[in-house]
Amino acid sequence: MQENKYYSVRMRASKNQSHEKGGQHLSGGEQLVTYSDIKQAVDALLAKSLSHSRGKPDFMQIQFERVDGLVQHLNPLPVTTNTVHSTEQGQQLARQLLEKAGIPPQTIQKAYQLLMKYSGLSGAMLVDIHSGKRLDEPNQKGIRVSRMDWPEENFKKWTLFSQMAPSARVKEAMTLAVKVSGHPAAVAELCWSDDPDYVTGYVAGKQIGYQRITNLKEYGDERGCRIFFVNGLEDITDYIRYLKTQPVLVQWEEHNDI
Ligand code: WAQ
Ligand code: MG
Repeated sequence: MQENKYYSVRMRASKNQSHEKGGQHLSGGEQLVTYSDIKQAVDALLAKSLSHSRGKPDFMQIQFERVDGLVQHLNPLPVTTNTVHSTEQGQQLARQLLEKAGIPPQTIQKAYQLLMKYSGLSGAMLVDIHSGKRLDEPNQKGIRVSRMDWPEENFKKWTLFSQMAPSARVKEAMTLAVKVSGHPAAVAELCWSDDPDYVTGYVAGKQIGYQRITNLKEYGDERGCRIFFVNGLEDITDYIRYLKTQPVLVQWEEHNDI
Protein backbone atom coordinates (compact mmCIF):
# COMPACT_ATOMS: atom_id res chain seq x y z
CA MET A 1 0.00 0.00 0.00
CA GLN A 2 1.64 3.14 -1.31
CA GLU A 3 0.18 5.50 1.31
CA ASN A 4 1.76 3.64 4.21
CA LYS A 5 5.24 4.34 2.97
CA TYR A 6 6.88 7.48 4.22
CA TYR A 7 9.42 9.73 2.57
CA SER A 8 11.89 11.93 4.37
CA VAL A 9 12.15 15.29 2.59
CA ARG A 10 15.06 17.52 3.58
CA MET A 11 16.33 20.95 2.64
CA ARG A 12 19.48 22.88 3.53
CA ALA A 13 20.55 26.26 2.24
CA SER A 14 23.67 28.34 2.72
CA LYS A 15 25.50 31.37 1.42
CA ASN A 16 29.10 31.80 0.29
CA GLN A 17 29.07 28.22 -1.01
CA SER A 18 27.80 24.95 0.40
CA HIS A 19 28.07 23.87 4.04
CA GLU A 20 30.90 21.46 3.12
CA LYS A 21 32.89 24.26 1.51
CA GLY A 22 32.61 26.42 4.61
CA GLY A 23 29.50 28.35 3.59
CA GLN A 24 27.25 30.01 6.15
CA HIS A 25 24.14 28.03 7.09
CA LEU A 26 20.94 29.96 6.34
CA SER A 27 18.06 27.56 6.74
CA GLY A 28 17.04 23.94 6.76
CA GLY A 29 13.91 21.89 7.07
CA GLU A 30 12.71 18.34 7.34
CA GLN A 31 9.40 16.68 6.68
CA LEU A 32 8.09 13.13 6.73
CA VAL A 33 5.27 12.58 4.27
CA THR A 34 3.50 10.03 2.10
CA TYR A 35 4.15 9.90 -1.64
CA SER A 36 1.21 12.10 -2.56
CA ASP A 37 2.49 14.91 -0.32
CA ILE A 38 6.07 15.00 -1.60
CA LYS A 39 5.43 17.82 -4.06
CA GLN A 40 3.80 19.96 -1.38
CA ALA A 41 6.71 19.29 0.98
CA VAL A 42 9.33 20.21 -1.62
CA ASP A 43 7.40 23.39 -2.53
CA ALA A 44 7.11 24.40 1.12
CA LEU A 45 10.82 23.84 1.79
CA LEU A 46 11.77 25.73 -1.38
CA ALA A 47 9.58 28.67 -0.35
CA LYS A 48 11.03 28.60 3.16
CA SER A 49 14.59 28.90 1.94
CA LEU A 50 13.98 31.48 -0.81
CA SER A 51 12.29 33.96 1.51
CA HIS A 52 14.34 33.52 4.65
CA SER A 53 15.14 36.36 7.04
CA ARG A 54 18.79 35.19 7.27
CA GLY A 55 19.35 36.02 3.60
CA LYS A 56 19.34 34.71 0.05
CA PRO A 57 21.00 31.33 -0.48
CA ASP A 58 23.57 30.68 -3.17
CA PHE A 59 23.50 26.97 -2.42
CA MET A 60 20.47 24.83 -1.73
CA GLN A 61 19.81 21.13 -1.69
CA ILE A 62 16.40 19.48 -1.44
CA GLN A 63 16.19 15.73 -1.42
CA PHE A 64 13.74 13.00 -0.61
CA GLU A 65 14.21 9.35 0.20
CA ARG A 66 11.93 6.52 1.21
CA VAL A 67 12.18 5.58 4.85
CA ASP A 68 11.88 2.00 5.95
CA GLY A 69 10.96 0.79 9.40
CA LEU A 70 8.05 1.44 11.68
CA VAL A 71 6.92 4.99 12.33
CA GLN A 72 6.80 5.88 16.01
CA HIS A 73 3.81 8.01 17.03
CA LEU A 74 4.43 10.39 19.93
CA ASN A 75 2.22 12.87 21.79
CA PRO A 76 3.06 16.58 21.78
CA LEU A 77 4.63 17.80 25.01
CA PRO A 78 2.40 19.92 27.27
CA VAL A 79 2.97 23.55 26.29
CA THR A 80 3.45 26.58 28.55
CA THR A 81 4.19 30.13 27.39
CA ASN A 82 6.29 32.17 29.80
CA THR A 83 6.08 35.89 29.07
CA VAL A 84 9.22 37.77 30.01
CA HIS A 85 10.09 41.43 29.61
CA SER A 86 13.77 41.28 28.73
CA THR A 87 16.39 38.91 27.35
CA GLU A 88 18.08 38.79 30.78
CA GLN A 89 14.86 37.73 32.44
CA GLY A 90 14.30 35.12 29.71
CA GLN A 91 17.80 33.70 30.02
CA GLN A 92 17.50 33.54 33.80
CA LEU A 93 14.26 31.60 33.48
CA ALA A 94 15.85 29.25 30.92
CA ARG A 95 18.58 28.37 33.41
CA GLN A 96 16.03 27.80 36.18
CA LEU A 97 14.01 25.48 33.95
CA LEU A 98 17.12 23.55 32.94
CA GLU A 99 17.94 23.04 36.62
CA LYS A 100 14.39 21.92 37.25
CA ALA A 101 14.79 19.40 34.43
CA GLY A 102 17.81 17.94 36.26
CA ILE A 103 20.82 19.69 34.72
CA PRO A 104 23.49 20.60 37.31
CA PRO A 105 24.34 24.36 37.37
CA GLN A 106 28.02 23.70 36.47
CA THR A 107 26.88 21.86 33.34
CA ILE A 108 24.61 24.73 32.36
CA GLN A 109 27.55 27.10 32.80
CA LYS A 110 29.77 24.91 30.61
CA ALA A 111 27.08 24.62 27.95
CA TYR A 112 26.94 28.42 27.62
CA GLN A 113 30.74 28.46 27.23
CA LEU A 114 30.47 25.85 24.46
CA LEU A 115 27.85 28.01 22.79
CA MET A 116 30.29 30.95 22.60
CA LYS A 117 33.03 28.68 21.25
CA TYR A 118 30.98 26.93 18.57
CA SER A 119 28.65 29.34 16.85
CA GLY A 120 26.97 29.09 13.45
CA LEU A 121 26.05 25.41 13.71
CA SER A 122 23.40 23.95 11.42
CA GLY A 123 22.54 21.20 13.90
CA ALA A 124 22.50 20.66 17.66
CA MET A 125 25.26 20.12 20.20
CA LEU A 126 24.95 17.15 22.53
CA VAL A 127 26.13 17.99 26.04
CA ASP A 128 26.67 15.41 28.78
CA ILE A 129 24.83 16.41 31.97
CA HIS A 130 27.55 14.89 34.19
CA SER A 131 30.71 16.38 32.66
CA GLY A 132 29.35 19.34 30.69
CA LYS A 133 31.38 18.08 27.72
CA ARG A 134 30.25 18.13 24.11
CA LEU A 135 29.59 14.55 22.98
CA ASP A 136 29.02 14.99 19.24
CA GLU A 137 32.00 15.61 16.93
CA PRO A 138 33.31 19.02 18.13
CA ASN A 139 34.56 20.16 14.74
CA GLN A 140 31.36 19.33 12.94
CA LYS A 141 28.22 21.39 12.50
CA GLY A 142 26.17 19.50 15.11
CA ILE A 143 23.64 16.70 14.84
CA ARG A 144 20.74 17.39 12.49
CA VAL A 145 17.52 15.64 13.54
CA SER A 146 15.32 14.50 10.67
CA ARG A 147 12.56 12.06 9.70
CA MET A 148 9.89 13.69 11.84
CA ASP A 149 6.70 15.62 11.16
CA TRP A 150 3.29 16.54 12.51
CA PRO A 151 0.43 16.06 10.02
CA GLU A 152 -1.15 19.48 9.42
CA GLU A 153 -4.73 18.58 10.28
CA ASN A 154 -3.83 17.10 13.63
CA PHE A 155 -1.52 20.05 14.38
CA LYS A 156 -4.35 22.51 13.62
CA LYS A 157 -6.67 20.71 16.05
CA TRP A 158 -4.01 20.92 18.72
CA THR A 159 -3.51 24.68 18.13
CA LEU A 160 -7.23 25.28 18.60
CA PHE A 161 -7.25 23.27 21.79
CA SER A 162 -4.04 24.82 23.13
CA GLN A 163 -4.86 28.36 22.00
CA MET A 164 -1.66 28.56 20.00
CA ALA A 165 -1.20 30.35 16.68
CA PRO A 166 -1.00 27.73 13.89
CA SER A 167 2.52 28.70 12.77
CA ALA A 168 4.82 26.40 10.84
CA ARG A 169 7.64 27.43 13.17
CA VAL A 170 5.82 26.25 16.29
CA LYS A 171 4.90 23.02 14.53
CA GLU A 172 8.51 22.35 13.51
CA ALA A 173 9.92 23.26 16.92
CA MET A 174 7.43 21.15 18.89
CA THR A 175 7.92 18.24 16.49
CA LEU A 176 11.67 18.35 16.97
CA ALA A 177 11.35 18.71 20.76
CA VAL A 178 9.00 15.72 20.89
CA LYS A 179 11.36 13.53 18.93
CA VAL A 180 14.45 14.69 20.83
CA SER A 181 12.85 14.02 24.24
CA GLY A 182 11.48 10.63 23.18
CA HIS A 183 14.62 8.60 23.94
CA PRO A 184 15.98 7.43 27.31
CA ALA A 185 19.26 9.40 26.85
CA ALA A 186 17.42 12.75 26.59
CA VAL A 187 17.21 14.99 29.66
CA ALA A 188 16.42 18.49 28.33
CA GLU A 189 16.73 20.78 25.34
CA LEU A 190 17.57 24.49 25.11
CA CYS A 191 16.70 26.35 21.91
CA TRP A 192 16.34 29.72 20.33
CA SER A 193 16.27 30.60 16.66
CA ASP A 194 19.14 31.87 14.55
CA ASP A 195 16.62 33.97 12.57
CA PRO A 196 17.19 37.65 13.44
CA ASP A 197 13.46 38.39 13.64
CA TYR A 198 12.40 35.62 16.05
CA VAL A 199 13.26 35.96 19.74
CA THR A 200 11.00 33.36 21.38
CA GLY A 201 12.79 30.16 22.39
CA TYR A 202 12.15 27.24 24.70
CA VAL A 203 13.40 24.74 27.22
CA ALA A 204 11.87 21.30 26.81
CA GLY A 205 12.03 17.96 28.54
CA LYS A 206 9.96 14.94 29.47
CA GLN A 207 9.15 16.30 32.95
CA ILE A 208 8.85 20.03 32.30
CA GLY A 209 7.15 19.83 28.90
CA TYR A 210 7.61 22.47 26.19
CA GLN A 211 8.30 25.73 28.03
CA ARG A 212 8.24 28.65 25.63
CA ILE A 213 10.05 31.81 26.74
CA THR A 214 9.06 34.94 24.83
CA ASN A 215 12.53 36.51 24.77
CA LEU A 216 15.80 34.59 24.78
CA LYS A 217 17.88 36.91 22.60
CA GLU A 218 17.98 40.47 21.30
CA TYR A 219 16.04 41.26 18.15
CA GLY A 220 18.43 41.28 15.15
CA ASP A 221 20.85 38.76 16.66
CA GLU A 222 21.68 35.92 14.23
CA ARG A 223 23.20 33.61 16.82
CA GLY A 224 20.92 30.66 17.48
CA CYS A 225 21.16 27.83 19.97
CA ARG A 226 20.24 24.19 20.07
CA ILE A 227 21.64 22.06 22.84
CA PHE A 228 20.47 18.55 23.72
CA PHE A 229 21.44 17.73 27.30
CA VAL A 230 21.94 14.00 27.53
CA ASN A 231 22.66 11.46 30.20
CA GLY A 232 26.08 10.28 29.03
CA LEU A 233 25.61 6.99 30.88
CA GLU A 234 23.04 5.96 28.27
CA ASP A 235 23.99 4.72 24.80
CA ILE A 236 24.79 7.93 22.92
CA THR A 237 25.53 6.19 19.64
CA ASP A 238 22.04 4.75 19.76
CA TYR A 239 20.64 8.20 20.56
CA ILE A 240 22.36 9.79 17.55
CA ARG A 241 21.15 6.98 15.31
CA TYR A 242 17.61 7.51 16.65
CA LEU A 243 17.78 11.30 16.04
CA LYS A 244 18.94 10.87 12.46
CA THR A 245 16.99 7.83 11.32
CA GLN A 246 13.98 6.85 13.45
CA PRO A 247 10.77 8.03 11.72
CA VAL A 248 8.54 9.89 14.21
CA LEU A 249 5.12 11.48 13.74
CA VAL A 250 3.52 13.66 16.37
CA GLN A 251 -0.07 12.75 17.02
CA TRP A 252 -2.30 14.62 19.40
CA GLU A 253 -5.40 13.06 20.91
CA GLU A 254 -7.68 15.29 22.88
CA HIS A 255 -8.36 12.83 25.67
CA ASN A 256 -4.63 12.67 26.51
CA ASP A 257 -4.59 16.36 27.28
CA ILE A 258 -7.54 16.69 29.63
N1 WAQ B 1 18.19 19.26 14.01
C1 WAQ B 1 19.12 19.77 14.84
N2 WAQ B 1 19.30 21.08 15.02
C2 WAQ B 1 18.51 21.91 14.35
C3 WAQ B 1 17.50 21.46 13.47
C4 WAQ B 1 17.36 20.05 13.31
N3 WAQ B 1 16.45 19.53 12.50
N4 WAQ B 1 16.88 22.54 12.95
C5 WAQ B 1 17.47 23.61 13.47
N5 WAQ B 1 18.48 23.25 14.30
C6 WAQ B 1 19.40 24.12 15.06
C7 WAQ B 1 20.36 24.87 14.15
O1 WAQ B 1 21.61 24.99 14.77
C8 WAQ B 1 19.72 26.23 14.02
O2 WAQ B 1 20.68 27.23 13.84
C9 WAQ B 1 19.02 26.39 15.37
O3 WAQ B 1 18.65 25.08 15.77
C10 WAQ B 1 17.79 27.25 15.31
O4 WAQ B 1 16.91 26.74 14.31
O5 WAQ B 1 7.39 27.92 20.21
O6 WAQ B 1 13.01 28.67 14.78
O7 WAQ B 1 14.88 26.67 12.93
O8 WAQ B 1 7.49 29.88 19.24
O9 WAQ B 1 15.96 28.92 13.51
C11 WAQ B 1 11.65 28.03 18.82
C12 WAQ B 1 10.39 28.63 19.39
C13 WAQ B 1 11.98 28.45 17.41
C14 WAQ B 1 9.16 28.27 18.63
C15 WAQ B 1 13.26 27.79 17.00
O10 WAQ B 1 14.87 27.50 15.31
C16 WAQ B 1 7.92 28.71 19.41
C17 WAQ B 1 13.67 28.04 15.58
P1 WAQ B 1 15.62 27.50 13.91
MG1 MG C 1 16.75 29.33 11.59
